[in-house]
Amino acid sequence: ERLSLDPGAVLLGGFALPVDRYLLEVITHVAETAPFRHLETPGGRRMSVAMTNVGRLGWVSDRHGYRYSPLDPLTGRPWPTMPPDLAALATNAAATAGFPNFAPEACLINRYASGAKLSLHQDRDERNLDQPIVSVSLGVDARFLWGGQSRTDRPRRVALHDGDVVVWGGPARLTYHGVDTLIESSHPLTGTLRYNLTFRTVTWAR
Ligand code: MD3
Ligand code: FE
Repeated sequence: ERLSLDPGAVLLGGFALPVDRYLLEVITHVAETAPFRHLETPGGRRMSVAMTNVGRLGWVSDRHGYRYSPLDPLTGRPWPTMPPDLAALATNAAATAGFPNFAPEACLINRYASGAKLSLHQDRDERNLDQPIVSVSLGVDARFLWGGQSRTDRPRRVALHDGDVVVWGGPARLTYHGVDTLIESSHPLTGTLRYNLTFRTVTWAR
């Protein structure tokens, strides 16, 4: 089903369900070259979410700040190449939500174990804020936090399930959001884990 959370934010329920096994295979393959790791925040804290990237650019965080890098700082090598079928999924989801010609340069893969969470934040490390972000959820359900344009706006809780895709663009692009502490439970595909893939255009406009 298709649900509008706010202007510019479209939930495509189960959109990626037909390819959830394929997505998990891609994740496993990516992690063989670019392993999941817990990044350090600029403030010196270890993130509870483990991350890796696929695509020309990858999102990284360390003592110096947040940025996109063509090289994996762990290995010094480029991030694994984005498979065309993976990019096509994001392009199709964006088009379905009303954003044609979306061409992702980066895909951040987040891995949540029980107890992991992502605090309320904005995604503003991309130079191109005209393009949407496409996110795909896999495995254990999350309680997604959907805030407002200000950090202090009380967030709504939205359940995100395996195969759900959300497209965030236009007026929703800078909305504060996060993920509530993952509850211990099990999913046939991923065990006790949840994965989230976020596809982004970082540098250029079309
Ligand atoms: C709304 N990831 O990686 S996906 C992130 O489930 C991130 O791992 C979460 O927030 C996760 O930055 C949430 C949903 C999402 C992603 C990007 C957004 C929502 C967004 C950007 C702008 C507004
Ligand atoms: Fe985010």
